[in-house]
Amino acid sequence: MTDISALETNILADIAAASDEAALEAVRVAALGKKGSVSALLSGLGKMSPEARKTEGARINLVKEAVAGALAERRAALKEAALEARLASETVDVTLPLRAQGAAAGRVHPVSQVTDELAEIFADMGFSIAEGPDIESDDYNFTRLNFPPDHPAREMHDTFFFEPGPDGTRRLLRTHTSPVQVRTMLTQTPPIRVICPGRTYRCDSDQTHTPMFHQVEGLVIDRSSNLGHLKWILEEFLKAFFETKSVKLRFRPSYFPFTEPSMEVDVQCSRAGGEIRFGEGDDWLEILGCGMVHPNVLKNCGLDPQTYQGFAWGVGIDRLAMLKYGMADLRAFFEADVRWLKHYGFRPLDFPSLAAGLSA
Ligand code: 2NL
Repeated sequence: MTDISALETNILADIAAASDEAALEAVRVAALGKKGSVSALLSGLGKMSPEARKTEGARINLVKEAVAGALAERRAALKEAALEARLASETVDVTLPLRAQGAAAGRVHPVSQVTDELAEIFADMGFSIAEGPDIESDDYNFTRLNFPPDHPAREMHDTFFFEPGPDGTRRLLRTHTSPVQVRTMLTQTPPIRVICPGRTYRCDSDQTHTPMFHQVEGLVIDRSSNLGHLKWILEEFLKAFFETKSVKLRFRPSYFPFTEPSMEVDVQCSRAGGEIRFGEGDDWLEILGCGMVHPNVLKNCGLDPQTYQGFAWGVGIDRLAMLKYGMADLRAFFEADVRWLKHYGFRPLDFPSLAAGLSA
């Protein structure tokens, strides 16, 4: 008798002393848990006489109920106290300024910015944008572009090939965006005026080369498209892109399998004070390659070279970005360092436009 009431007193004292919910749970387990003190009393009932079991059982159950009630009451009180403490410690200063969100905090990568600028410039000259897959066939990347089979020009491109498929053909990561123009010629009838910006891949990596880089190619096909048109388009493009009033170009003979004649284009610049400026000075910088589309390429793409002729050019977007915005190292473009992007990136809502200034 006295044991049971002493036990009840002790447990109730422990409940009152529990200072948080974890301590209270420990008291509950010690009393009512499987191996708890009250549970031990209940399992002792089996050894008693029926009369003793009746009176003791009732008494122990009363203790059990009293303990359970006290636990519930204490738990509610502790919960309330914990909430009060949290509310007292956590404050919101509604006078603080808002942190910049989404569109205001993010930055547009210079490659995306330059691609948008190119789209703006060429849209103004009546070009549309064409895109295609990064994974291409040997046929679209090389054969239709007049690269003879096993010709060393294929090696020039340091191609990433995939394992050959069941039919023996091997797919590859496109080494230039030209397959997009192949697809365009195969599906559209001239006049064609497209630019094809996108990712390109070559197995090459050093200070000025990354295995993935961005290229934009342009293609014009019509009945009488000629080098005069090409020269005007390139001049207008470079003036608009470098935001200069005039620009001088120099065309040098070159070789590409897909154009004949082929040319490399240098743009007038000044290198005074170690800084490159365009539209002034008497230095030259090689900027792009171009030429008249080879008759074999027209034929391979379903166009009759007796009816149609055209010209094309290709230029590296990453290099254009470096030249215009003054980044020294190409590799930083692809390191995803937010500090670099904060410095060189563009505000998402400042769309490049010819009217308002491409990079304003
Ligand atoms: C360079 C040179 C060039 C082309 C790309 C081209 C595409 C077709 C037909 C004919 Cl489908 N030509 N593209 C032409 C000349 C040069 O790129 O040095 N790019 C960085």
